[in-house]
Formats: sequence, structure tokens, C-alpha cells
Amino acid sequence: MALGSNLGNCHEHLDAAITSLRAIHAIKNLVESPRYLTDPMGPPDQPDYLNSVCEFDTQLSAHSLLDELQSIEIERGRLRPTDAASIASLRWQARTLDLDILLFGDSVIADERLTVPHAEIRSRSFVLQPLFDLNPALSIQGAGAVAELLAAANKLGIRPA
Ligand code: A4P
Ligand code: MG
Repeated sequence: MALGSNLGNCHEHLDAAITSLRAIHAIKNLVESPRYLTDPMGPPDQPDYLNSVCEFDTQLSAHSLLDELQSIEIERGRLRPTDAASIASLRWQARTLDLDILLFGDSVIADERLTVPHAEIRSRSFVLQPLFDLNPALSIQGAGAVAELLAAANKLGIRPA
């Protein structure tokens, strides 16, 4: 799972997300990667991001996990518009907390709510680096070894937080 924040007290948003995830009974053995400060991808007139990833065991389905992640985002003040115009204008804009499912075991999911593995996982060094930190031997279904993807990705703009 990926965590990202670039509005308000970013460490506090990530800490709160980790605490909320640990409080869910169906989530066990959660480990967070180191955190990184990263240049914003998307509109440049926004603060740098604080990014990390975490892994855990869960009995939740991927869709139930997404429900949990979205309610944690809303608890931390994330605006989630429902009309198409606002969704389009807020895409990749600054946010208090963004929680994405990167991988769900070896599952491949493609429906109207979920794309797993995450559609952008192979090119984003701000998720590849912390994934590599947690598990250097990790391989992504359909994309290959994280170590190789990271070597090929542009690592500019990523520094330890
Ligand atoms: N969705 C589909 N697949 C997934 C998944 N694997 N995990 C759907 C989570 N959600 C998934 O997401 C929009 C919809 O994607 C959800 O309703 C869900 O059903 P969202 O979180 O509401 O919107 P978003 O995050 O603004 O959109 P998007 O396009 O997913 O943005 P990204 O890809 O999350 O990028 N720069 C840096 N340095 N670090 C960042 O973390 N993040 C973003 C956001 C932009 N720039 C960044 C960073
Ligand atoms: Mg998201």
C-alpha cells in the first residue's frame, strides 16, 4: 500500500493513517518503509510530498480494503468530490492524505473501482524505492523485479525524510 501527503502536517497524516490501519482487526503485521520527501508529480505549484509504503497481512477483500482506505483519507480531511468536473480539476492536486493499493498478493484486478497492481507502479520511483527498502526481492505481477524497475526509473527528487 502507498501513503502520500503534501498538505498540512504530512508526518502527522501518515502517522494517523498507520495508527488507523493497525486498529483494524483484519489487518496484522503491518510494517512501514522509510519515508521520503519527493518532488510533486503533476501540477508543479504544490508542496513536496511525503511518501512511504507499507505491507501487511489482511483477511479483507481488496474492495473492502479500499473502503477502509477511503474512510481513513476522509477522516484526515481529504476532499473527495463526486461530480465529474471537480474530480477532473482536483486530479493530482495537493492532498492531505492519499492511500492507494499497490499490490494485493498476486491478485490482478481491473474493474470500475480498482486497478491492481496499481496502474502507475512501474514508473514511480517514490513507490519503487520504499517497496525495495521493505523487500529487495519483490517482484510485481506483469511488471517484473522491483530492483530492475527502480534501476530504470528516474530517482531525481527523492530524498530521505
Ligand atoms: N482506484 C483504482 N485503482 C486503485 C488502487 N489500486 N488504489 C480508484 C486506490 N484507488 C484506486 O483515486 C481515484 C479512484 O481511483 C478511486 O476512487 C479508486 O476507486 P483518488 O485517490 O480518489 O484520486 P487521486 O489519487 O487524485 O487520483 P489518481 O489518479 O489515483 O492519482 P494518484 O495516481 O494516486 O496520484 N507526487 C508525488 N511526489 N507523490 C505522490 O504520492 N500522488 C499523486 C496522486 C500525484 N503526484 C504525486 C503523488
Ligand atoms: Mg489515490
